[in-house]
Amino acid sequence: MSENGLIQEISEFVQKGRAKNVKELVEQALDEGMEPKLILNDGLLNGMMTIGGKFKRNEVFVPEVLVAARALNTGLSILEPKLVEIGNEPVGRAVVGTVKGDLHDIGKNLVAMMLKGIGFEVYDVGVDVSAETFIKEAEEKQADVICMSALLTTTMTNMREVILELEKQNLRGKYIVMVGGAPVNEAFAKQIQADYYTPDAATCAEVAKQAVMNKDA
Ligand code: B1M
Repeated sequence: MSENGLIQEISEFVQKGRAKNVKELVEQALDEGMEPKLILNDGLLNGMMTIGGKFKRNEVFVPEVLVAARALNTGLSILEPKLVEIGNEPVGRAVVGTVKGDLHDIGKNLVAMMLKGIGFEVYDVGVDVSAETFIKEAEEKQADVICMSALLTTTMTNMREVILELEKQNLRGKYIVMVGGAPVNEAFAKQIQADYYTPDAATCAEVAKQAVMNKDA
């Protein structure tokens, strides 16, 4: 099969939610020496974006989106070791999670992966994470950065709760707070007094690294 054909098939199997096929084809693509970033962007994420468009137009519903997301996450777990090349010394420690009330985890998983790739020690606290849990984990793991993801306009406001709780506990200055996710933007980040908004996972990792370096300087 040609390179394009294989990538196209990965995208289609993600859309159909066929996790086993996605796993096999991602492995095959890697064996054939294809670029992990190409498999990620044009295969896995392209499939999810196509399903996302259909979801928006009511052409598919939650169960279909859910199985597609599972298939995508299966592919991501195979790609992860290839995308992640950790150096010896960790750049810093980051707590990563999706905010309270929000179950979307694909973007958050990508953020965790990119942070690992750039050399962070990452503590993934999962989805539907309360302000208390974000802060408890950050304190326990002596984190430098707290990364919050939100995909719903109704849950992005919970990012503010984390910042307010940090202020309440006199811990606001201790952490670099980063926010992102589809409904989040620069203006919102400013409004809730987060330190940084970044539009994608790779930029998040780069900005986090720079911010930790500036803090340590
Ligand atoms: Co949901 N969903 N969903 N969903 N879902 C959206 C987000 C939606 C836009 C679809 C739509 O209607 N058009 C819509 C939100 C509307 C809104 O609020 N404006 C929506 C809705 C309404 C819902 C439900 C309420 C549906 C329902 O039940 N009626 C429900 C809510 C459940 C809940 O969370 N409480 C729901 C449920 C689900 C599923 C469970 C079925 C599934 C999630 C499965 C999973 O994650 N394991 C799902 C999915 C998959 C989607 C879409 C289709 C895809 C999201 C995704 O994973 N994108 C989405 C439509 C869309 O976005 N087109 C949709 C791929 C991912 C890589 O992108 O997460 O944006 P994203 O991450 C990007 C950037 O945003 C950024 O980096 C990534 C790129 O590198 N980024 C960060 C993310 N976090 C970051 C943090 C950073 C920096 C960058 O710094 C810390």
